[in-house]
Amino acid sequence: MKKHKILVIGAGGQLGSELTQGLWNLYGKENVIATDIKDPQGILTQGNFEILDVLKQKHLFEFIQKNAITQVYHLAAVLSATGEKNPKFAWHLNMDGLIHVLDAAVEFKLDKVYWPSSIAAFGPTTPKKNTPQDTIMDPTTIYGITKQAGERWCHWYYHKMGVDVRSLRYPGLIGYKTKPGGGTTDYAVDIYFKALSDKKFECFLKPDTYLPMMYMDDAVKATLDLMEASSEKIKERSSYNISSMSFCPSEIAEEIKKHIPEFEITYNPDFRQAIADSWPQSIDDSKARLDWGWNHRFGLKEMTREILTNLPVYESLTAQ
Ligand code: AKB
Repeated sequence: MKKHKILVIGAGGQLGSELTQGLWNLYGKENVIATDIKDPQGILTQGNFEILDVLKQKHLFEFIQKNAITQVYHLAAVLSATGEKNPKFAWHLNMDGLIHVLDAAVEFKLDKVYWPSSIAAFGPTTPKKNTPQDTIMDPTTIYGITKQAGERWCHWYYHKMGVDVRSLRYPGLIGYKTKPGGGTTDYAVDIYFKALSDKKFECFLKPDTYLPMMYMDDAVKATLDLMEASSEKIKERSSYNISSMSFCPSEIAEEIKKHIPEFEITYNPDFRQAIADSWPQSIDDSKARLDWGWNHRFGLKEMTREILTNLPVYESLTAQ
């Protein structure tokens, strides 16, 4: 049987740490190397970890060769809100990082590459409800522009260079094991932390701002299901729409109140409102469901119960 050796780049982020655990379960801890530019925190200290900067191409290539890597999950990126504050760096990291990985895939004949796209690749004239797989894409954030361009690079490297690169357009991802960093959908993570600690939360989006969202367990499952599917099932070589739920801040607040009746939400929209307003409200993911059998497990109710039950336990364990 062929031996798999998996490299996760940007493993210290919100998705990275949970995806790394999913990969440990699937391939064994000894076959997964988590990397980031910062020292490991929490769960990542329990497996193989090394410092790696995807922008240092020579180091990346040497690393892949030395460790006989067969698959790369490349997650390092600047997100939407942070990207607007430092657009040139967002372009540099999000684009050059991806191209370094795709070039490495050609050079070292990697089996597979995973790269995340986002609902941010859509824009204000994209149909907002049930956004189709193939439709207008006119992103207005620099992050969204890098995601749209990245999708075209993936498509190009697959068709012209034979790289088996696969991708998902993630909605806002919600988990409780890592604090989020610089996204517009991050209010839906913060709200749970604040609901438990302060019983109140000030939201930077308006109460009726609908956005597509997904619980982290479903995001990890979608990623691993896509990567485990046989190559001929992957018909979309730019990126797949995936979806599980859509809600607005007032709805998540109502759901939290069912568990914490005294919880209160107030609204103070900032520059992230315009970003959220440019994105879809719900996503049609029928192509992912049809091609490789995507199926979600968590809606708003299940996710809220799961987070409010597990977050206090997780925090007490990690504080020790
Ligand atoms: C962000 O808000 O920037 C991200 C995303 C939707 O890709 N969570």
